[in-house]
Amino acid sequence: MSPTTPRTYRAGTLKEALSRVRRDLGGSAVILGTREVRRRRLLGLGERELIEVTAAPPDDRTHPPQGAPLRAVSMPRSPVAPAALHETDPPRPTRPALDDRLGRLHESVDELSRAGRIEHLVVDVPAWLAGTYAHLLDLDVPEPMARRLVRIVADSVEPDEAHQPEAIDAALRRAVALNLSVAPPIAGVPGARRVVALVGPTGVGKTTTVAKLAANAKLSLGLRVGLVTVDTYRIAAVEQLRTYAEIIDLPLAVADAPDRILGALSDLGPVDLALIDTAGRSPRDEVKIRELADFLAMARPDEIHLVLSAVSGEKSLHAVVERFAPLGFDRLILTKLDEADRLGALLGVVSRAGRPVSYLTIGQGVPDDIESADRDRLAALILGQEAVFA
Ligand SMILES: Nc1nc2c(ncn2[C@@H]2O[C@H](COP(=O)(O)OP(=O)(O)OP(=O)(O)O)[C@@H](O)[C@H]2O)c(=O)[nH]1
Ligand SMILES: [Mg+2]
Repeated sequence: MSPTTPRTYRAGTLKEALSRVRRDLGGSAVILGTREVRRRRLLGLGERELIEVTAAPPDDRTHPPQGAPLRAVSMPRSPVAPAALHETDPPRPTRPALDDRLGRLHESVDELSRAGRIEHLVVDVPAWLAGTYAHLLDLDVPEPMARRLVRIVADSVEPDEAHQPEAIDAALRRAVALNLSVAPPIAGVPGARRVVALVGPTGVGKTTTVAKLAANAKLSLGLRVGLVTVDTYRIAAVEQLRTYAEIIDLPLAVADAPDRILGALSDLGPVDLALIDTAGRSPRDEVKIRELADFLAMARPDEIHLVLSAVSGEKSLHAVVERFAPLGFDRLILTKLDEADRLGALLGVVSRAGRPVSYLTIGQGVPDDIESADRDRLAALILGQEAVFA
């Protein structure tokens, strides 16, 4: 085998396979691909799944000294290009021979990929960050973003820190934080009524979040708060909000048609903050989303917050963002962070939504289980570096 021929490594987990790569090819090996393979067990005991990693040894001429960040070989840019992730173009290999060799390597990897045999191309993950890359995938961070984050880490960690897990964790947290945008808490100015509406799919926590926001605005900020519900589909929904309104001692008005919403807002009397709770809409139900748009067009809120549950999968979160886009939401509220096993998918969703996160909710408790979004904290939560509850 020539020293530059890609080699394959199989193990029960990606982490294990990557550590074999590191042991065999060293810290600057280039990971070319990963895939799942099934192996028959002996004695007819069914099959077992293995992870296969294809890796190539580093090229002395293009790789930095050991421990220094590996420069990426050129890859097509991902369509998921978060605005805040400023990629620097990887330096081009200088030698034509190397270009040629890499070109051929890419062709064969592309071919394998087209044939469905390699699921993830990770040409530019240096082996010393392979564990970090595997961790990001474990957290459900979308693959192209995981690759890009690892490259940012590779570029930002000093060579002498490359073997310090704390330095890598800190760089990763900074890279993730850079990729998140957050909004300040709702600003309630006494005497100037601010109207804020929460929208989103069914059961994500809109009403509970309205109650948390209302209680905090009244109890901590001393604002005069009123609630409006346009959820008249279910009597129980109006009753749920009415119960909170009574406990917190707030005025509540109900709007059962778009042309009633301005009346409902003025029924609240003089308030500094009016929070509008809306009925959950299935992202598939375009008619109901249009109806909601009619309510909002009449109410003309100062802010519309789209509520997303961290428990939902990446695809359904993207679908929600897309389907609710015509409502013109300006903020995202991420709920149920306490219930989700992994938060990595949120990273891609928040980037793609292109709207800042305003609040995180971390439990059912009213009014305590809510935090104003903070970039560094959210990054730490996503990476599992901090727990939801300290
Ligand atoms: N674990 C956890 N549960 C939450 C959180 N926020 C809300 N819930 C729970 O989720 C459930 C649904 O909450 P609601 O506030 O009624 O949700 P909704 O979006 O108003 O629901 P619809 O009006 O039916 O669309 C309730 O049991 C809440 O207690 C949270 O941050 N964490
Ligand atoms: Mg509700």
